[in-house]
Amino acid sequence: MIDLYTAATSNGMRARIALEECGLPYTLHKIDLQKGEHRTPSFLAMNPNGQIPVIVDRDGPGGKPLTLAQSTAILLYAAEKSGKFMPKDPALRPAVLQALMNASTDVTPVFGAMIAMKMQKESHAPSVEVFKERVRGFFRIWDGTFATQECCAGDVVTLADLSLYAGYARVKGAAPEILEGFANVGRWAQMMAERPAIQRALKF
Ligand SMILES: N[C@@H](CCC(=O)N[C@@H](CS)C(=O)NCC(=O)O)C(=O)O
Repeated sequence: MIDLYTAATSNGMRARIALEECGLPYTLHKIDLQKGEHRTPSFLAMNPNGQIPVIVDRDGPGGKPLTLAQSTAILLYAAEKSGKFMPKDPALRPAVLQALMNASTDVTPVFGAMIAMKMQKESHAPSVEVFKERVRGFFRIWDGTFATQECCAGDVVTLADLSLYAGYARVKGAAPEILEGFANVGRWAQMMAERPAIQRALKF
């Protein structure tokens, strides 16, 4: 059994989506970031960075307990443990990893920076716009990709789609104007939103 410590942010959702989609049973522990529950000694013992998400897998590799932070590491761990969402063919894996990294290390952090900038007491509108345009640029590229293929790295759902959907859901909720005009992204998102595991993962 896995314990998942998370919150309804894009990184938090990414880890929960991973466990739901990979069919790995888990217990959900909601961490209230406003109350600072990610700064308690017991949480910091799991992740000294004081960030969600974290999983504790009592049945980790070799039957030993494993504590793991970083949403994309959790995504990859869940994929390996379940044997799902990552192609076995070495010729197909690089495209999945490339798409996964864009979703996890470009889209989500840049959007996070935009939100952080916006929430500053003295928010600097031109800087917010720079980040916003950067996120929009990533989705413009995704819109072109989804014009010719169903999913991020071909026509089957992979880890990359799970990661990008976590970012997409957050953008859609907090700054939907960024996604305006991207019909192909909208179609892909609809396909992802209809997945029962995604629906369960997003219900906090
Ligand atoms: N790269 C990390 C980022 C984790 C992260 O930024 N978590 C945020 C919520 S989305 C957090 O816990 N923030 C609280 C803090 O940093 O104080 C991941 O992908 O898991």
